[in-house]
Amino acid sequence: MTELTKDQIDKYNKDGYIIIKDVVDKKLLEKVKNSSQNIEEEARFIKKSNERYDLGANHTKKYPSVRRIKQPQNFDQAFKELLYYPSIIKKVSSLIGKNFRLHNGKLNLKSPSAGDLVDWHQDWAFYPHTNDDVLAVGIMLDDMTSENGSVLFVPESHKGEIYNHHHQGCFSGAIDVVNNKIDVSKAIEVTGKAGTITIHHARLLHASNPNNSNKNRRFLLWEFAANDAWPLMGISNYEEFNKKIISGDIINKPRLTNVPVIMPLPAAKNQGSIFENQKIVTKNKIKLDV
Ligand SMILES: O=C(O)CCC(=O)C(=O)O
Repeated sequence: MTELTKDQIDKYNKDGYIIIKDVVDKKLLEKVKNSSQNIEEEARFIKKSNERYDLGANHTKKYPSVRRIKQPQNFDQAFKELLYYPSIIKKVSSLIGKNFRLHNGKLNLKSPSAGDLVDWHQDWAFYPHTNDDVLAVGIMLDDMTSENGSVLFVPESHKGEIYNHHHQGCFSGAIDVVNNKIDVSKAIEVTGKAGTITIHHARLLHASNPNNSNKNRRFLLWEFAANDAWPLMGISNYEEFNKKIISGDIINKPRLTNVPVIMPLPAAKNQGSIFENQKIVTKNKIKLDV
């Protein structure tokens, strides 16, 4: 079965996420992992983060340290194949309908050398839209365990408010859960075998642990939005915007619903990725507040 069952849809609507085992075929998974290794290897030849790579602080030619590969689907065939993976498209369609586009694609490597934690946040704070038929599919390329950087989801948090992600007057991409007395004690830890996928709502409160192991933990994220959910930060190139449609038709009548929004402005002091945005808050943090 490739579409979601009624129980899975109900669980997503109630909790704001679902986890599904054995979705990605092993052969394709191997191809994507090889591509990821090759792309990582090429990072030896660059010194600074750019539109393709987000590099860790200790990156050198000898010891490359890549935190994120950005938009891998744009320059690698295996990733592109995984973006158009029929079983994933059917599952996403079960939740936000058959009209949807890719908002953003990213591979978070969380390697032993650059496996920083990701602090509490809601993806919605980074990219609010006219309605919240917006979600992220996470694909485990490696087994995700308690030791190598498990993700944490707070069930039902997608129905509540959008929290402040600002720090020192600018967007920081992180929520101060302690000072704002936000209860994250009900967070569930996501672990699973390679090939498992997660689907989480853009307003779900989540974070991820540091990688304290010597194993890789690659987690690929496809962020999707319904074609009638338009980004409130605007569209710089309408043609490019429409090229990101994965399924269905161009819709130029955005659907406006009553969604809570705080704009991610003024922009983060450190640009480039969530790791950079959050640095101002998480610099010396080695543990999440759970
Ligand atoms: O890769 C992870 O651990 C999760 C990262 C995340 O939540 C994000 O990039 O929005």
